[in-house]
Parts: sequence; structure tokens; C-alpha cells
Amino acid sequence: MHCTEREKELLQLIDRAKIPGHIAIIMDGNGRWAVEKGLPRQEGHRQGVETVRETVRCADKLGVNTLTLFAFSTENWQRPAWEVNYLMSLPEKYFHSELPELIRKNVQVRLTGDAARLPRKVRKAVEDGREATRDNTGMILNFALNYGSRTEILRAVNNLINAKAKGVIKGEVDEKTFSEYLYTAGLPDPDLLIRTSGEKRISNFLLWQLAYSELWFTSVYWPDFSRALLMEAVYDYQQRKRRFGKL
Ligand code: V0D
Repeated sequence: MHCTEREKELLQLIDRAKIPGHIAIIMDGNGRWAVEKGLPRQEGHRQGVETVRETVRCADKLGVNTLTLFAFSTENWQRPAWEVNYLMSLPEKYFHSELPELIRKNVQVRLTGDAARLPRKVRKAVEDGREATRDNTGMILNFALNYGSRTEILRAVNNLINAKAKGVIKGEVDEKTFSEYLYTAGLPDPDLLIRTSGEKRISNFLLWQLAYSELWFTSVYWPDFSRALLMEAVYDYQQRKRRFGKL
């Protein structure tokens, strides 16, 4: 693999014993990347998939246990139909090119979001990817798809109310029990949240799970996100943790 000087430097600087176990990423700025280059928006999304490919490889190499990628929010349905249609072709394209490598690398694909309300074609692609990697024990690659955090929390509340009525749970609901009713049941909370494209918001992403996460923002658009930036984020995260420990 070809490495830039900064990448080599970061590989030296990063403490392998303190890699964030769970990194979550809001992959923002694909449309703007394309428009600013005079390209159609879908060209940004297409390039965004390339960045997903590289980011997954790099996270896996660094020894990240869980990588969550925010691919499509419940609000994204409000985009023009042609753009939504194009986005909905991406999971299938992604698995067509990446599934052999994911299997070889022992990566397990997971989904976070309301899969039931995705087009059948997308549900099938995602289900096939999940099924093909279900017994893998390496990095968890978790796609947030048709995801909204408030909806997730309300769904948990309603399921808890039903469980309570049936006598499945007794006593007061604690944080651990509540977590088990979220889409992310069984996953650790993110240690590090990365958002690209200069926006400094959480935008209805993992509201409960991000309670104690370190936040890292870059003005770089997602298609230009790189191994070097992922490593910068990890390095920055490690500096913060060290300072926190000394307080
Ligand atoms: C476009 C940047 C991978 C964000 C990344 C349906 C916008 C590329 C997936 C994917 C998208 C999702 C689930 C899965 C496998 C792959 C993806 C969407 C958009 C929206 F199981 N990239 N990607 N999904 N983009």
C-alpha cells in the first residue's frame, strides 16, 4: 500500500493500544462536492462509495472493532425522487464489489434503522450482505440506513411499554435495559463521532448512544475524506483521552 509522509507519521504517532473501539461517521457533503466541481450530485454519491471502501479498509487495519456509517436518514426521503432512487441503488452496488473482500476480512455487516420500510430490492441486497457475513467475528460494519434517532427512541419506549404490560420486565427501566431496545442493541456506544463537510450538528444521529462520545469535525467533504483524515481523527481522540485522564 502506498502511504503519504503524513500517513507514515500518523502510523508512528497513533497508540495501537488505544484505538477507539467504535467509530461512527456522518458522511456529509457528497452533493456539494459534486456541485462545486460542476458534476451531477450522483457523481458525489458514487465517489462517496469509494470513500466508504477505503475507510472500511483503513478502520479494519487500525483495529477498530465497530464502524458505524450514516448512509441514509429518515429525512433523506424528502430529496428529489431521482436522487433517492440513485442512493437506493448503492447498497447493492457496494456489496457487488465489496462482499468478497468483507468476507475474506472476516467483517460482519449490521444494519441500524427501519429496514422494513426500504424498497424490496434494497432490503434484499442488505439482507444478503448481512446473511453472508453473519458468522464473521472481525470488525462490525454497521450501516445506519433509513435511520432517525428520535424515532428509534420512541420505538424503544413503545416496545418497553408493551414488554412491561406483558410482565416481561419488572421494576424500573435502567440505562442498560433501555439500550437493549434500541436498534443498536448489543453494540457498544461510539467512542468517536466524525462528521465531514463542516456541519457541526448531530442531526438526529444516535442521540442516546453519543452521550459520552468525543466529537471530531472536518470541513472536508465526504468524497475527499481519506485514510490520513481518519488517522488524524484517531490521533486527536487519543490526545483528548490522555488529557482527560490527567484532570
Ligand atoms: C451515498 C456517502 C454505502 C453517503 C456514502 C442507501 C451517501 C455513499 C451504502 C450501503 C451511500 C448501505 C447499506 C449497506 C451497504 C452499503 C450506502 C446509501 C448511500 C443510501 F448495507 N454507501 N452508501 N447507502 N452513499
